[in-house]
Amino acid sequence: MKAERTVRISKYLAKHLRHQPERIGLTLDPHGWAGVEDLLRAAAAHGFPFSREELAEVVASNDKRRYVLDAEHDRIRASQGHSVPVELDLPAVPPPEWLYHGTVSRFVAAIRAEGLRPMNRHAVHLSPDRGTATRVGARRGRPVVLPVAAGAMHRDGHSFRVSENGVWLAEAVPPAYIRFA
Ligand code: HQG
Repeated sequence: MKAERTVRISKYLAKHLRHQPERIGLTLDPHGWAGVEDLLRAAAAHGFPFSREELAEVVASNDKRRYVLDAEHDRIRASQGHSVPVELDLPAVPPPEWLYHGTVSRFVAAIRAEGLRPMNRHAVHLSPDRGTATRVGARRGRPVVLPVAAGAMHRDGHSFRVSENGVWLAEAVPPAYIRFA
């Protein structure tokens, strides 16, 4: 499959498995799963047909492993990044001492005042390394990487989860745990 088609399908999945399933008449279960047959049918009915084989290829080749196919139940979900309410049932796990948040300078004053907030998503997204955080920030402009004292937060009673694709998730990060340059 051409890279361009792979990206188009991946973006289509992000839109409908994370944000607007209702737009194509799809229903996610409370844990974010959609039946593969339902998804293929809904996409075709709404003018964007793709095959089961293409879907499997997009999931397998995805650079961030954004989607998981559950063969046993023939269903699919996004691993993180939702704005619709879903319970991903991720266990709380102790984080590494430092995690990194990629953003841009225009948000830094607000973050300094109120800390990191999930904004439209369910959770604040944190990366295990600076390189990944730099790429996340670069989606919006010149990236600014903010180190987060995750170990200290955890010792103070904040819980962390990690998605199936290695994104660390926190409900919020108070400014005291963020190292501003
Ligand atoms: C900022 C992509 C003002 C925050 C990436 C960010 C990631 C604040 C934006 C995933 C703030 C939210 C998520 C505050 C946070 N005041 N701005 N108090 N607190 N912000 O897109 O982390 O490709 O919801 O810095 O790789 O940028 O979609 O979060 O700039 O993993 O798989 O508000 O999306 O993954 O933006 O990105 P987002 P994010 P995918």
